[in-house]
Amino acid sequence: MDSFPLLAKGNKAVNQDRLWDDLMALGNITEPGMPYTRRSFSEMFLKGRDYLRHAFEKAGMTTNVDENGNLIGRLEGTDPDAGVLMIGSHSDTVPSGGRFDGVAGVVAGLEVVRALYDAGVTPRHTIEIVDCLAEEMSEFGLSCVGSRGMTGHLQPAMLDYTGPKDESLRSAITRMGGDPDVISQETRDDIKGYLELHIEQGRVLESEELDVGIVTTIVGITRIEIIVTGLPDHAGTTPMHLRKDALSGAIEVVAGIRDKAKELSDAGEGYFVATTGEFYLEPNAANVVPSQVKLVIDTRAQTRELMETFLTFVREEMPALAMAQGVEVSETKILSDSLHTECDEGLGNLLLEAANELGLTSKKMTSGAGHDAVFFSRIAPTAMVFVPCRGGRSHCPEEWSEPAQLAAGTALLFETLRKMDAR
Ligand code: HGY
Ligand code: MN
Ligand code: MN
Repeated sequence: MDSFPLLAKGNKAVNQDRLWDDLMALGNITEPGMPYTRRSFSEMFLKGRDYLRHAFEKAGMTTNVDENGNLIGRLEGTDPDAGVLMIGSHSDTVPSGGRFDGVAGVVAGLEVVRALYDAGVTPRHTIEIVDCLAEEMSEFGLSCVGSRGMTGHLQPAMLDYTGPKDESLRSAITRMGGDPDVISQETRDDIKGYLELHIEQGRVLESEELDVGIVTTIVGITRIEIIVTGLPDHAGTTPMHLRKDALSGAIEVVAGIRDKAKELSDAGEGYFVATTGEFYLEPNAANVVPSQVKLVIDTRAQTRELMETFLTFVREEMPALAMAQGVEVSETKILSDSLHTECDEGLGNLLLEAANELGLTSKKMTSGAGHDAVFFSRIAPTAMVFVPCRGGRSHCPEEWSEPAQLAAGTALLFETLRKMDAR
């Protein structure tokens, strides 16, 4: 049985209800009392993994966890020499996140495999569906842990990053079923293409009433840890002119970063944003002059030039903002620094061709969010499909995408995979 009549806005094989039921079931696997939270390396994350592993196996795939901690479902193709076509994303969430970021892409991949079976299609390539470990910024100061590992970008020094209870990333990956001792800087060479479906996490598709987005560029992400150090003192007996208040310096640093980001964003040289998303105050007591503040800045740039301009500001101008308050920037550390990524143009055109055949409206666009696809793009032709999400909201419980929108995006994955398999 080969190709089959494609229904407008979808196709017969992709089952919208099956897809939706898995997503809602996974949404119920969350930390008690918290909306939609399955933090990487947590027991709740492993519960979500168990659900996925069972569903992968029920769909006829074999499963394993690779040395990087990625859960992989595998459907052997008819030609063992054809290599692997991979569909991936992530099932971990931010704290109090949503039901769609990442996991929609993993479940869409699962649904593609079930749809292949329902359509009686046995692919020539082996198909792998991957739940990449720790795509979100983890407590170990690193994101995209599993996809970095699979693509030779998880540097040995990163395995010594520490997280809660001073656990090393090495130990945490082992807890997730990985084997850090065999993580190599070699990359897999059998992956012939990587596709990822993801909610847009923006409002372009919704505002332009488009069915899907075809991602051309994924911004570069650089995360920086800054420590501002002052002197702890009695809040009541230390006169204002004698205190070294770390927080007074830190707020000037945060404001300076915000203003520089607005300047770069308004310059029209490309997409640029910066966020002070983590902020730790010590000793954090009302009657003690703050002794130290640790900030983590998340910056995104469409071009390396924009990122370098910002990093020059951080190096050369930012420390003076704290010093003007009588305190010092005692440490500035680049936690991670990934270049922007151009997706594969050929695959993007295949997506566009399939979208047109499915009667889906689409546009090519930049992603302001980071994705596992960034790392796969370095070792294989890689493309991403965006589906709309309501109000562009994401990383919050209000995150929402309609069943039909997800099914349409999944149908596009299905058709594009068919085309890749036939090449
Ligand atoms: O932060 C991001 O860009 C992605 O959602 N992890
Ligand atoms: Mn996210
Ligand atoms: Mn994501």
